[in-house]
Order: sequence, then structure tokens, then C-alpha cells
Amino acid sequence: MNKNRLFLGGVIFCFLGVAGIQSGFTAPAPTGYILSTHARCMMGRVANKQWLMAKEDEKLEANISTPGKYDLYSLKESRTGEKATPLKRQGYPCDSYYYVDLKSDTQGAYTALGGINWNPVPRAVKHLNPNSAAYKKVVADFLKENGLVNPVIKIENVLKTDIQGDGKDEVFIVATYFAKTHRGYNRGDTPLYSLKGEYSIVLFREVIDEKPVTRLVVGEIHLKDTLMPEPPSVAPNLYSINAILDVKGDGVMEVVVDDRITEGSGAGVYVLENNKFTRKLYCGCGY
Ligand SMILES: [Ca+2]
Repeated sequence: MNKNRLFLGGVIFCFLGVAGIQSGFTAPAPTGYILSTHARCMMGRVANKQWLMAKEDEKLEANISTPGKYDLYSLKESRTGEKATPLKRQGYPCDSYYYVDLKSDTQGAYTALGGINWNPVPRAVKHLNPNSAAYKKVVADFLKENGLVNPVIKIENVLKTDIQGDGKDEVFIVATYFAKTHRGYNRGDTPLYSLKGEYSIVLFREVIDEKPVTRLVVGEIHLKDTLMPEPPSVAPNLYSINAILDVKGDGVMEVVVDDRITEGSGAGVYVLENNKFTRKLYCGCGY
């Protein structure tokens, strides 16, 4: 008698399980999705080892139709297992972007990874002294090579890690300079226009055949004054590194760069390939 009851119970349980899947109650948790809390949008994911932008992902809405959990990373800290809402489409003027709401939305700029089963920080990222004369010279040399005469050097971050895991360290340098006299900028806002000599760049420094090489990840260098009344069309971008993470799950770390512009923000994943950086995923709004 007891055996029969247990058996019947098993059948009913299995039947309910199948019915649940068919009606969508057990939709999968989001897997490998990469979200920016800075830009409040979904960047995309890796599908079949290829980068797939969220707005080109036909399965996006189906994959994120239920609440999910995300692990959050920034240069300052990480938080694991934070709950998020199902996917939402952003309203006008950002209709082509999607988002999920997280508790940390108001607590800082993070790169949020959904449903990953690998360690996205395989090697530590170390902060080096941004006032180091050696890195100031790297930035000055790069700006001079790209047309600036006597540039003002203002470094925000110098970050060291080994992105490929080959035992050799690389360095990222974030440098941004805008004159304090800007309308808007001196109130802490993004500048409305740019003046000759201003810049915001993310550089990468690596050693190839025992020689250091500097590469541009992303950035803008302003070689002439671009003044009112054209803003916001001429408003400059400000770049910063959000996180250095293995977002693909292949053991190589990518760099997530935030951008800010007057009334807008974005975030992208930049990958070193064939000696140059390419933006593989991006989302943003307000341009
Ligand atoms: Ca390396």
C-alpha cells in the first residue's frame, strides 16, 4: 500500500513538472548576460563562443522572462547573487535598449553578470599610483604622438593585471582632462563642449618582445576648440574603466569601459585582438 502511494506520488510530481515546463513557469535563469548598471542597459552575452549584442539577440526576452540573479563587479567591490526583475524594454528615447532592475542600481556602477558558472576574476587587478612619473610620461608621449602640444596630464587610474594568464602583466591607464572653466563641468557635470588640449582616453600598456607598447582602448583627444552653440552634438565623451573581467568564460579578461556624455551614458566590452582593441558589446542611451 505504501509503495503504491509513493509510486503514484512520483507520477503526479513528474506530470506537474512537465506541465510546468510547457507553460513556462520554469524558464531558465539568464545565462551569461552582461549588464551595465552605469548605463542601465543590457549589453549582451556570448552565444556559441560569439559576442551577441542584446539588441541582436532574438532569444533575449524569452531568456530573461523570469527574475534572475546577477553577480556584480566593479573596480571597488563585488556582490554575488543579487536578485533582479525580469527584462524590461526601456521607454523613449531608448526603445532599443533593455534592462532589469537591481537593488544596487542606486549604489554604484557595476558590471552585472547573470548565471555564470566560471570565475570572472581569474587574476587580481591591482591599483598602481596614478601620480607615477613613469605613467605620466606614457600618457604624455601618447598625447604628443597624437597631436597635442604640451598636454596637461591628469591620470585617474592605473590598473595592473595579467589579462591572458600568460604570466606577463599588462597595465591599463585612464586619463581625462577637461579645463575647470567649462560651463557645466565645474559643477561636476559632463562638459558641453571641448577645448583644444582636452582628452579622455583609456590606454593599454603591454610588453612585446621585451619592448613596452602603448595601445588605445578607446578615447577622444581634442585638437581644436569645439564651442557652442552646437552642443549636445559636439559634447565630448568621458571614459572610465568599470571592471576588468573574464566575461566570456575563456580565461582571458576583457575590459568594461563606461562612457558619459551630456545627458547620456553607455558601457561597452572591449577585447584585445590582433594587437588592437575592438568593442564587442555595447549599450547606452541619451545621445
Ligand atoms: Ca598577460
